Amino acid sequence: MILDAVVPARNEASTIAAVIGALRECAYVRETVVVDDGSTDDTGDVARAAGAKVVRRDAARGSKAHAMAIGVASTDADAIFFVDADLIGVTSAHLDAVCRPFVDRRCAMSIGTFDYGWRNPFILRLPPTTGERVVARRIFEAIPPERLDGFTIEVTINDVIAEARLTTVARVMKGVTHRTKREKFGQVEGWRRTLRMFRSIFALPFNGSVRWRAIWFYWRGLTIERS
Ligand SMILES: Nc1nc2c(ncn2[C@@H]2O[C@H](COP(=O)(O)OP(=O)(O)OP(=O)(O)O)[C@@H](O)[C@H]2O)c(=O)[nH]1
Ligand SMILES: [Mg+2]
Repeated sequence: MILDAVVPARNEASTIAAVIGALRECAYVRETVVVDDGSTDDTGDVARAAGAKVVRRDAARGSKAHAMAIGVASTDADAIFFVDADLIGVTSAHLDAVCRPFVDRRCAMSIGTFDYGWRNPFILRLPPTTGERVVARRIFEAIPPERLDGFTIEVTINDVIAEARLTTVARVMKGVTHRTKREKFGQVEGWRRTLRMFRSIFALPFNGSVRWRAIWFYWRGLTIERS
């Protein structure tokens, strides 16, 4: 089974080299594809220098989800390891640990969550919004284009997994955090975007995009691994 990493990135020059470095040392990843759109910094050049294949796209339209779709379309891998470009503190050991349950065929989706300290047991049981996850490419390709949305793509992937009654393994990536929207855009714009993201996610079961039962089926298929 071939596993490639897809890293959506917009203006992540400060963190992307370390993320690619960890991915290149990850035992299970063949190639890392960075999808860079709309960056006004040198994200693409930094990513290329760090050893990734860089796909650029015109950012007139689209979102993180569209970037993920372009990344998937640009590889022929059987499975995709989605990794955000803004991670802090990630190592190949974290990435190996996230890949292993999937590679060992113990689950259909393997995820790694950030380290929220004492809140980890709670975070691990929520339907995940983390960007760090391994799935078969057919899971991602089951999402129709009209459901590609930057704020909700992770919940939509969960929905495909839950509705097909598939299994997930979750674990904490100890010591890993990320640059938040507040750090990227400042307090006011950062909070505005964060609230918009949470509003979009919470609207999903109310507007019929995701059924409430998906939460139950997600939990039924969930195994938590100790880190
Ligand atoms: N190519 C591309 N990447 C994007 C786009 N939007 C976000 N990203 C990348 O997707 C990853 C996650 O985006 P964030 O905005 O940090 O979203 P998040 O981590 O879910 O949200 P926060 O918790 O607020 O940080 C980062 O690597 C971003 O650079 C986009 O429109 N195009
Ligand atoms: Mg982030």
